[in-house]
Amino acid sequence: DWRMAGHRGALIVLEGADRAGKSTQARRLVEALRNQGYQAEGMRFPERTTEIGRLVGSYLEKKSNIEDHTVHLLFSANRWEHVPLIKEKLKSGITLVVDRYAFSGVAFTSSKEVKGHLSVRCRHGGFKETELPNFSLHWCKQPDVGLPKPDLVVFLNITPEEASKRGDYGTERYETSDFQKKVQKRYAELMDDKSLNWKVVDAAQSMEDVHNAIKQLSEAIITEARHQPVGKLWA
Ligand code: Z5A
Ligand code: MG
Repeated sequence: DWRMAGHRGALIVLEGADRAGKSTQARRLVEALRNQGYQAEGMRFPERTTEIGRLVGSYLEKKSNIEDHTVHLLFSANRWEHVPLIKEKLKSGITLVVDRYAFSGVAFTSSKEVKGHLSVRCRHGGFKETELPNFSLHWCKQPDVGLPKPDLVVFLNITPEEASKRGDYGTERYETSDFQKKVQKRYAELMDDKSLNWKVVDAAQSMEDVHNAIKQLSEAIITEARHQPVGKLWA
């Protein structure tokens, strides 16, 4: 069968705001692809089961505090530690459906305000206090430069109003409405990058309609990707 004939699998990433349906759709996609005879497996980030993942998990649950730059690097390290496995799976013909990836990393960290002030020397002597700049997209992307590049990034698009109908925000870090609005803006900036295969899917539709849209995009990319080498992200 051509589906197993020595071709590589595709790297498919699902991104989107809180409660957009990423985890639900990732599970359904893996199941549907398998039913069609493809080899497919799910993966998620953060992957909280490794040592690095446990640090990140306890940070998200607010059981620990980690300095902002440091935790950004840990989220990235949690992806890098899975790169050998990702490459091996793709090479063996398995399509990977990944629930969040580097785009979450950049969108979330770059939405943070850097606390504190910087003293700068004025032209005529003396000092003035200025706010520290926020995390730039550029800085946030660097640790993930060179990761396996997704063949397809599905952005599950939903307004904060629609998402709020799916229940209250949880109690983890970042689960507040103001913060999520900033995150949405950062995702929009990341989607301007035309070197990546972004596809926006309306996540306010029924689960079934969202699923069918993602499945169609995925089957097309599996066919396209199998003759191409895996790229490098943002490189
Ligand atoms: N984070 C970071 O800072 N840096 C990084 O590098 C990475 C992540 C990778 C944890 O992520 C946090 O880590 C996250 C970003 C940050 N912070 N926040 N916020 P997580 O992936 O563990 O987050 P989560 O707890 O799984 O929530 P989620 O991903 O935001 O939700 P979701 O997966 O998109 O949605 P869902 O669980 O599939 O569905 C939510 C509910 O809606 C559920 O009850 C479904 O039954 C329902 N649902 C789903 N689809 C529909 C439709 N179509 N109609 C109606 N109802 C629906
Ligand atoms: Mg989820």
